[in-house]
Amino acid sequence: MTREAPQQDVDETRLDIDKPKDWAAGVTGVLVSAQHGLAQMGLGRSVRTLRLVNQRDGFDCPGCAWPEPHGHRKVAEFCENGAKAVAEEATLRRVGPEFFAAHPVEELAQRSDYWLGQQGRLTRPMVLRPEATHYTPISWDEAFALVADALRGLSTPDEAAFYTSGRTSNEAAFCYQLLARSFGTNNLPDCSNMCHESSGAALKEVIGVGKGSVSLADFDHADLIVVVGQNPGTNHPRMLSALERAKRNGARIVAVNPLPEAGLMRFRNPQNLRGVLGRGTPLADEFCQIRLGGDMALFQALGNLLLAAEDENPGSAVDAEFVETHTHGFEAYAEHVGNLDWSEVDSATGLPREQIARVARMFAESERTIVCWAMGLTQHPHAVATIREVCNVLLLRGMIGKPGAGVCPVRGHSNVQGDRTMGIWEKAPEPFLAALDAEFGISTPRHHGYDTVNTLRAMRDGRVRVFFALGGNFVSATPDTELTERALRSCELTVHVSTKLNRSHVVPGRTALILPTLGRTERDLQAAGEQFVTVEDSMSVVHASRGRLEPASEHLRSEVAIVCGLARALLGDDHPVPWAEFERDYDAIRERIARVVPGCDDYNRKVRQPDGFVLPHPPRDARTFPTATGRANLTVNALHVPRVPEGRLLLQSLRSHDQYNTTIYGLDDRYRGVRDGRRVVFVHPDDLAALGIGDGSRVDLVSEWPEDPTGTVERRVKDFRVVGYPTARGCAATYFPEANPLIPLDSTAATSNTPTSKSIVVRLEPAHA
Ligand SMILES: Nc1nc2c(c(=O)[nH]1)N[C@H]1C(S)=C(S)[C@@H](COP(=O)(O)OP(=O)(O)OC[C@H]3O[C@@H](n4cnc5c(=O)[nH]c(N)nc54)[C@H](O)[C@@H]3O)O[C@H]1N2
Ligand SMILES: Nc1nc2c(c(=O)[nH]1)N[C@H]1C(S)=C(S)[C@@H](COP(=O)(O)OP(=O)(O)OC[C@H]3O[C@@H](n4cnc5c(=O)[nH]c(N)nc54)[C@H](O)[C@@H]3O)O[C@H]1N2
Ligand SMILES: [Mo]
Repeated sequence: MTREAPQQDVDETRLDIDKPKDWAAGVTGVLVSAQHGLAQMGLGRSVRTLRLVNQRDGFDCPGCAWPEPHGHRKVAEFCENGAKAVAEEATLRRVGPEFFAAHPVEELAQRSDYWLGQQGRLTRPMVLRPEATHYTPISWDEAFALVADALRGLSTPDEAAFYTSGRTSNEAAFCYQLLARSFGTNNLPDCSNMCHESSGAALKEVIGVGKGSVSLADFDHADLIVVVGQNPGTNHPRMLSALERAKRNGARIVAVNPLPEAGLMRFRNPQNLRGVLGRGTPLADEFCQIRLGGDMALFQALGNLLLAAEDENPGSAVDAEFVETHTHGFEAYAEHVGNLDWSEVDSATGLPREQIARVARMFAESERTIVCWAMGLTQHPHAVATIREVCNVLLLRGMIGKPGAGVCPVRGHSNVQGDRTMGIWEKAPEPFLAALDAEFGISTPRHHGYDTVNTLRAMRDGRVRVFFALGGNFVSATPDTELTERALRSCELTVHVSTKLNRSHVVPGRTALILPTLGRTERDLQAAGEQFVTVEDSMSVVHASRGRLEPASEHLRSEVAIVCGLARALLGDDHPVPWAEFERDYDAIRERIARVVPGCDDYNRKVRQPDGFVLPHPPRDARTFPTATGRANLTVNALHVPRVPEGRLLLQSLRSHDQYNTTIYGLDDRYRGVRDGRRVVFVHPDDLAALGIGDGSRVDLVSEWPEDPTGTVERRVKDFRVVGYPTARGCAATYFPEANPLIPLDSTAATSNTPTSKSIVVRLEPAHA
């Protein structure tokens, strides 16, 4: 049955709700990963494929960016959700020319993201010509010529945008940004703009490097680990093993989240007996059930309490020597949080003051603290300021640049951090651009390009006319779906380099291309022989990844080959960048990376070391802070308290256990008790009572955005089932991407311009059948 894709689309009437779980993983996790493998790949291929995940001679798991352990690796160095990610890519199902001949684009546009993704791997380059109803095959050369012609026809290179999703290898990313800049634009929007951009912005300003400062080994030394706005049980399951080990070593864990996520409460590790037979390891010692967007107030309160304790008993709560030697801005910070209005803290957090006091004491008593966070902090209007406040508390305690301590933004896509290192950035710094110019003898543009939100604005206004995407699913990942779809459809040409069918292919520009590519699991054969690529994980470890499976089709090309092929069609064979050589042998790309990208010298040798190498990080390595002040900056941030009008709820959009962003693996959210459906909205039973809405009833979600300049746009998603759920009061949750039509394009975080996917004011209206 493995080759057969589902023909029926989702039937939400089968939706079934059970009680949420208070533990994650366990043997069910192993069984579920086996089921996905068998359904998509069959038995032999499942065993062969999964054996290679995250092994030194294998490929990097295309799931999340959590690092692999150095040295010894288990036979199964992956998790349930990594196994699903691999099964999705290594599936035996195919989407070829016959599929496109049978399904007009208009029909495909009516299908769910789930149905589209389940059809299988793309096998041939396909084109949708103006006015055509169906995609038809096209040769690679014709496809490159078509894109090159469209690009050359633009009145300025800035009318093109080159999007990247974070699965792209370092080699492909380096070539891709070089192509965009050789052509003449810095329009390099990427998924990071919707993800950890807020973390990068805050960290760059505070410590001088926009990346996390801990390694996996630090989790073994920490005595306090704070997990804020992150759901590791679903999105970074291998992190649970690190938390379990830390717990055994005596560390305490604080979880801060509006939802009692199963993976924060208890872990039943399927790889040991206690996890299989026993109750597993309890994780959070303290669960702070915070209101959405309340973290900034919480961390200001923690700063306030630490300073008060220090005043009372000097040496008890602040690392005065660190503050004195390494930080800037202490007085202003101390004065600001000293004047904290506690009633604002109460309303922002909803947390009991005794609990905040207990957590402050845990910080004060800890010698080695790590704070981890993800989208629960980065996707709010005040995201950057919130992360600055997290840093303030860690800096007071001297928790940077020593073992077992530091900042840990847990990245999403497996190579999103590497892509940025390689120059996928609309605002790449001057030294990087100057290095490109010097290395290749080109002149790259210096004015900043468009990020994701600005690309959409430019499309909407007719200022971007060609959209090229190296991976991802732009239409479903971005906010304001109706506007986004209109924006994409208004382009002259949209091009998607993809492994699998998704919604972005069926919301085409006047002409649209699908260019099918090799996945990370597949063998990459070029003229100089078999190639490997490199990636960087969430903790700055760079290492090799080598696909082993036969490609899904003989027509597939690697991402590197596609970028270099287009570059040659566009820029000609006498261009100073040796595109043909890059495509032939990826060592030639790595030689240039070594000379251009900071920290990558001797790249070809170092990535061939068994565990790769770690990029330099001055604050982590030597407590040097390459900031404007030359020190780590304590910052003053005006407190933002989310306000929600009477009768409204603050809604977050998040991931179920059965999806990878816009790729929907299945229809169950096991830990939250949801089966066979996705159109649910989780609301506290007392809020339901207050709103007069019955548990299990069906509602439309309508978002309200006071800053809407026209006030005339109604953003509504229809027919969601209400689920009474133990979330924080006043806060609701539903799944991404179903919720994306509710998020106004202009509702973004200050500084990072990240869409506010976790801060949407909504009202619930009875659904009209
Ligand atoms: N299996 C799987 N793995 C993935 C992904 C996937 O889709 N599936 N996606 C990958 C990607 S790209 C990313 S970026 C990461 C995402 O990883 P996460 O950030 O864990 O993803 P979300 O599902 O968005 O969950 C956000 C969490 O933050 C909490 N939260 C929301 N708002 C707030 C808040 O205001 N304060 C606090 N304290 N908590 C809040 C939510 O309740 C939820 O637990 O995962 C990566 N890994
Ligand atoms: N409402 C709401 N919106 C969100 C979020 C949220 O929490 N809430 N989260 C945001 C976040 S954190 C992120 S990172 C973005 C994600 O945004 P994207 O990265 O754009 O989306 P994905 O769903 O990860 O992309 C999936 C597609 O990538 C393609 N693909 C998979 N593997 C490969 C590969 O190896 N090569 C190539 N070329 N293509 C491949 C497949 O065709 C697949 O359909 O969404 C953001 N949007
Ligand atoms: Mo992400």
